Amino acid sequence: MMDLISSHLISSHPESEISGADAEHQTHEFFVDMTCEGCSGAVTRVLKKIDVKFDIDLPNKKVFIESDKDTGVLLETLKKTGKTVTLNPKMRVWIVFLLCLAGKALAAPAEEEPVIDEVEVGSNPVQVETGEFDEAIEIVEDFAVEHPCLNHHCKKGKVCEVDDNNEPLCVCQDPLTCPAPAGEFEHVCGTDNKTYDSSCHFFATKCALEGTKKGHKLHLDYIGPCKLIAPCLKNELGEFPLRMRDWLKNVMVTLYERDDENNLLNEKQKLRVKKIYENEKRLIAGDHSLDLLALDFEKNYNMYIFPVHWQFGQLDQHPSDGFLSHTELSPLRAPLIPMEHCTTSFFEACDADQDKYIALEEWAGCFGIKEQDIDKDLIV
Ligand SMILES: [Ca+2]
Ligand SMILES: [Ca+2]
Repeated sequence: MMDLISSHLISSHPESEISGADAEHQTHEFFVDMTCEGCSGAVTRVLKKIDVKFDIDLPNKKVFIESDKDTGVLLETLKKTGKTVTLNPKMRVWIVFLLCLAGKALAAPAEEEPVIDEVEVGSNPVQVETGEFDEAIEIVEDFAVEHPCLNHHCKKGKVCEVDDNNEPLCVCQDPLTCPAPAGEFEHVCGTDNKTYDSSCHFFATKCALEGTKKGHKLHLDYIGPCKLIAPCLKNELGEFPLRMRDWLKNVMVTLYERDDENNLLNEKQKLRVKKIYENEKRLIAGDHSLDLLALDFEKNYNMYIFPVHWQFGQLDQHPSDGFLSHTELSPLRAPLIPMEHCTTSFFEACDADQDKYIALEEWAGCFGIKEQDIDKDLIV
């Protein structure tokens, strides 16, 4: 899946940004999805073969290469590691997360389940990764056969224990039992503005505060250590939906392109996206100026209606009630906040009636979809 996405992004990237052949010993920056020392070893091996100077920043998953070789050549070399490699980390993270949200929704049972612990986390490793940031996802403890805790699901932050009657019981996990983080990239920032070593540490701490006002208000705010997020200025807040809307549309197109194997879209959805895909006026994925994005929205407004509805449906799952809670928004917000400092202001502004939930009408309105075009039937 990752290779498909990255190659899609690369092929759609403006030519001028890929070619660096004319610059002498230019430093090229790549995002390589390395999750362990072994993965950075693979990068070292492939780069040594082509004899270039390089530096690996494992926590931030970045590789800096000093070379006069063409960026495309370096990109191909890095891809030999089998890892996801891209020049444009922001776009990549977005698309991967949105695709994974899609995958997760499809991994859930088709019939509506009132009990959250019925949600399955699929075998796709990235899906599991997304689950890390979703407070509503339950985890399954891996115990020996016939242990009472086998198949007894506990909420994130809790572990299964057996009581005196040999009955399974979910109790708060001691943060000390959480695995040590592999690097700073596993840190998370809570809404209390405290950095936690990992999402495990965060949820264990939240569990210990269960029933208190403090615990109720505590959420995972974003991925990465707490940092100063610059205040979002009014004009910047206006730019945010332009980019997000364009990303949503491109996620749909990417899903459509790879749908043969994955069936991530149903037939009705495929037909809708086909129209967008085949539209010759479609703005191809990439970094576009805000003016161009605004103009495209105005001219090709109809292309944006379905992607905005689709994303709402992807998020509204726990429960699927037509409202997005803080927890439901979390998989989208958490990776986005460190990159886009207007994220929090945007979602706050979306909640027009300030009831802490974002209704479909509020959501669609935030993205500039007109009231008469809001259609619950577009969410399948
Ligand atoms: Ca909901
Ligand atoms: Ca609301």
